[in-house]
Amino acid sequence: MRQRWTATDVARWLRRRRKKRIALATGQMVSPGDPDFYGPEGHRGDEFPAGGCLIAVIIIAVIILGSCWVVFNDGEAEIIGSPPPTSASSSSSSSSSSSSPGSDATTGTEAPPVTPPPTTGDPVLDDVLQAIGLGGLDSTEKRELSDLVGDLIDSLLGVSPPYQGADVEIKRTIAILFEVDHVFQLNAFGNTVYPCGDTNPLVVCANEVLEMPAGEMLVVAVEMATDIPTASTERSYIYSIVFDSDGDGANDWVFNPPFEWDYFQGADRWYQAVYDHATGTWLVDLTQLTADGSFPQASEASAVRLVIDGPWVVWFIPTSEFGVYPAPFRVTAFGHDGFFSEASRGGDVMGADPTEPLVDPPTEPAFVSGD
Ligand SMILES: [Ca+2]
Ligand SMILES: [Ca+2]
Repeated sequence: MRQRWTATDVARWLRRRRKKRIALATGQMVSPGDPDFYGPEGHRGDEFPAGGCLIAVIIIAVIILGSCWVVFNDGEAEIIGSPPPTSASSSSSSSSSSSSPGSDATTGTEAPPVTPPPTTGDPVLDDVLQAIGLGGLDSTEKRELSDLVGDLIDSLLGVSPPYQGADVEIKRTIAILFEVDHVFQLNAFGNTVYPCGDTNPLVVCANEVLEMPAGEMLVVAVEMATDIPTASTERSYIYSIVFDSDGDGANDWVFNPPFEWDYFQGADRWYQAVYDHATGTWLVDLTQLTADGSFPQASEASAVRLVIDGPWVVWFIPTSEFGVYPAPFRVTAFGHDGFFSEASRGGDVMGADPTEPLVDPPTEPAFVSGD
């Protein structure tokens, strides 16, 4: 029968342990005959009492098993509770948080492709047109005419003009015909998007402004070789578009000698955007020649709207202002010192010179609604 340890036995065991540690540390031999070397009933003094050893083993076992339980339980919880993402679930999660173009993340159906609005190819002109909802342009609805750079002229035949600024150098002309409704015209020109007198971009109207009617509207955009200085204090400008508005050549303008390259010859309706640098003012002067080809001094009332933005001069003219349509046209640009002095003027016309025939505008309209 195993003897139970008493308090005296424990104290003796502790003394032996201490003595043994000292002996080992100092190199002193411990004699097996030392009475403190053995415990009660001949137990070796360095042996842990059997009962305490059992308890220690149980405690260690409990600790080890507990650790193992935690490790295994954690591993199992991780697998069951939050499985690591597989490549399939990862891609699924990714696709649900950021849908790719053309797919519907909620229904899984394919969304219709988004078609960007057709453009003219020029960002400034696109802005001018798209600001009022004009899009849908394609080659059947517009006419584009490029113009040489470096072909400035005077109204005198063959004279190289003193002023050859890029702001009167025509690069190209784009003409488009639109069929628009009343709501569109109100939104665009009813003092909403392009009100008369606006300055950013510049909007110029006739002295007597008529309401822009529904129906066909001709848009003619003219690009200069550089931005137009809309508030110049050094130079006056005239940007024009002229038409044979009735198909009758008898009332078209004929030049007065020696101005054989008069810019307006062959046309009977003149829309002129006139800038006076002495006063800093713009206006559209509209002249309709009389039956005998002479012109009245008073400007006509008109619904015309002119927008100048960057290098672009953009005319909006209802075709109802012409006697017949298509009405052939020519665009021009001119700079001068305020007195049309021969020594300080210069300009350009669409084409080589103003003796060339007027150009037909497009006749197939693009339909646009303001609804
Ligand atoms: Ca030119
Ligand atoms: Ca005519």
